[in-house]
Amino acid sequence: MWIAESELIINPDGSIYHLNLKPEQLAETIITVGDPDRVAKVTDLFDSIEFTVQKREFKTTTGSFKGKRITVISTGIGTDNIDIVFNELDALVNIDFETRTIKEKKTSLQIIRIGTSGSIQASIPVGSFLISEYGIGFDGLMHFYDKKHQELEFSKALKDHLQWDTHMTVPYTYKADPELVNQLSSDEIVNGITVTNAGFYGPQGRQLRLQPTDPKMNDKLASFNYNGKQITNLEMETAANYGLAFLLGHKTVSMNAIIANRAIGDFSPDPYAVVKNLIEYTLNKITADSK
Ligand code: R1P
Repeated sequence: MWIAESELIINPDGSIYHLNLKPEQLAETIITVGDPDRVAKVTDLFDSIEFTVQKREFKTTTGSFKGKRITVISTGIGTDNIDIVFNELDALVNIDFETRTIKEKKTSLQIIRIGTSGSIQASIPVGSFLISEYGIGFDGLMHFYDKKHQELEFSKALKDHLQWDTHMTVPYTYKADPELVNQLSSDEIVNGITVTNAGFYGPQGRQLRLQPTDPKMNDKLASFNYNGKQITNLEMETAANYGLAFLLGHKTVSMNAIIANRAIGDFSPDPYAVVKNLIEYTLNKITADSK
């Protein structure tokens, strides 16, 4: 099927619309970060850099760490940006830009998020590293793609537990790639379940001047227990990464630097150090097999 120019937008230099990347510029292992300034925090540790390009909040550097070619890309904040990033990353490898057709042979990318997050369990202190085994989306993005979400029973149990009115969101749940979870887990890291929401304040239960619709949301999330599984943290991208990666055939996992503990009202005295440590941890883990 030929994809029209309005649907797959290719810039005059042959790069894809928002990311400004050409197919040959992308490595098959990709690290996503939220903050464009965090890209250099990762690539400063690289042995060599091929190029850097930036358009809007999407800053990309491809280079190599311990001999492994890696692309680092900033997504900005939120699942609306994840929709753009994952669809365009997939197009770069799985659509032929010359013929505007889907390639027969698909490439599966490895996409690892390194982000910040707030814990909702008092037992997970600031400074912890957390790997998300599941992402639960409260944002609604994946409802535009697929009605047959993974882990339907889990979503349904959570919806019942929250006892929200029908105008509130319907959660969707997807899993991380189990091999990546295995590769990146260790005694230094907590395995958790992450809720992704559509905002930072009300949608994550923060009250400044406006009261959230359900002021007990975080307590309810923290007390939810499904076959021994507990929700551990809140952020704004993971569930969309998992949903889109699953549908597009890519492998993904989300690594969280816990910089806030919402249960006890704590914030890290040095969030940048926590993120730096998680970057080093992740780079070493993803290259451990290529040593
Ligand atoms: C909110 O401050 C942002 O921080 C978290 C949230 O998911 C959201 O994007 O992640 P990043 O630090 O990766 O941006």
